Amino acid sequence: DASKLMKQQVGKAAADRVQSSSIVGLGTGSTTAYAIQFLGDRLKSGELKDIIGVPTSFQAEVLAREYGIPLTTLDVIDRIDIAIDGADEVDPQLNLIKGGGAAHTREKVVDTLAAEFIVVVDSSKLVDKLGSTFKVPVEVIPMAYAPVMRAIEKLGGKPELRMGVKKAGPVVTDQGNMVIDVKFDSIDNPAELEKTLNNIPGVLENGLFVNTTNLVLVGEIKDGQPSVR
Ligand code: DER
Repeated sequence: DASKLMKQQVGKAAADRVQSSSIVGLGTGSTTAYAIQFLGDRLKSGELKDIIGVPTSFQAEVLAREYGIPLTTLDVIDRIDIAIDGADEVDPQLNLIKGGGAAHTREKVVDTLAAEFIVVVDSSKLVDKLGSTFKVPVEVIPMAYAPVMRAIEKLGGKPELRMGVKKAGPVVTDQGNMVIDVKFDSIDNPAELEKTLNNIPGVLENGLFVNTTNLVLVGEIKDGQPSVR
């Protein structure tokens, strides 16, 4: 289908930008999954050599191993050359909302460390203003989720605890925490909101990525054909 085609195209376009001997931040989500697959293909063909991946989630780690990408950890390496990751919203300033996959805490660590952070999205993720189509995910330590919900309400947000789909009870992150999704009527200053949210005691990380993106690759269907810009 069109969405899958767009994701494959943009995932491949990102994977094609990786050079041999790079340390690559491997993002989370269905679009980045194609970039990881195409990186594996390039390694297998011998066209790409000696890359090492830093995964941003258990999902990314499992995919990287499946596609034969060697992995490392942040205490072993001293740099990340390029990170490829998805997003749930991208605004005209290339600020993002991420965290649809509840992986934004490790993603923000890896993506912000990278010399070049490339975002891969299909055109449905482009918005004029952050928060118009997606709630802001906030990772919270379990013992504090109730006071954090109250503090977010005081900020004018409408918080809701993210519940599992095939799991009874709340979603649990790779760190063993919970996620609160917050609807804000209008996010006029994402940089300020990002700091305010992370300053609430009990909050580990939120999904606002401000002034972190170097390049956004957008998959779209033009004249019936998938294309990337
Ligand atoms: O959880 C995340 O931040 C993912 O990158 C998500 O935002 C994008 O996932 P998708 O490519 O499956 O839409």
